[in-house]
Amino acid sequence: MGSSRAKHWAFMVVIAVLWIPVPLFAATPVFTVPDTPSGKTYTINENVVIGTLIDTLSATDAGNGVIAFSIQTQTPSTPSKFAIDNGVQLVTTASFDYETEASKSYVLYITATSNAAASGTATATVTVSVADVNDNRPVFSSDIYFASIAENTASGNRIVFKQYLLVRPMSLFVTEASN
Ligand SMILES: [Ca+2]
Ligand SMILES: [Ca+2]
Repeated sequence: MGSSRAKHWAFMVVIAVLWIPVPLFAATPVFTVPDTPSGKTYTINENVVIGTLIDTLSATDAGNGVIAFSIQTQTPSTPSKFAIDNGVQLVTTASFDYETEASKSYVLYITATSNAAASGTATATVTVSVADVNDNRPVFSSDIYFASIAENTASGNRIVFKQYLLVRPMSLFVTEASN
């Protein structure tokens, strides 16, 4: 009789364990390092090509759901410079020019959403800074220069060129003397 009662209680305990509900927050995604909610900063050169990979996004979900990433906001909001490609790749979608950029950095708020039944949404901050590159060709200050030297000018003597338009003196050195 006692053995039967023990089996009964054991059965009840098993049932109780099986009926423990899954907490609602179980499927809330969590960004993994380095895409922590506190933020990650990347620096890109101003001459990167469109489509450059900035970050491969990653998040975990206790509910084993499929996680989708999206850019919630970009600051400044225009022009749009980034997108998420192939589901997880944060890439550039426009060119950059350090000299004319209204802002030298962009702050992106990225959300991770799980398709699990009791899903939640996590947000991470990614800051992308644009670095200056010497991407400008040298430019002469004038198109035409002129100078006159004596025919017996020795090699190494300084001669003075004058710019055709600005008449601004500049110094050069003779590297070869002719007869
Ligand atoms: Ca530039
Ligand atoms: Ca530059």
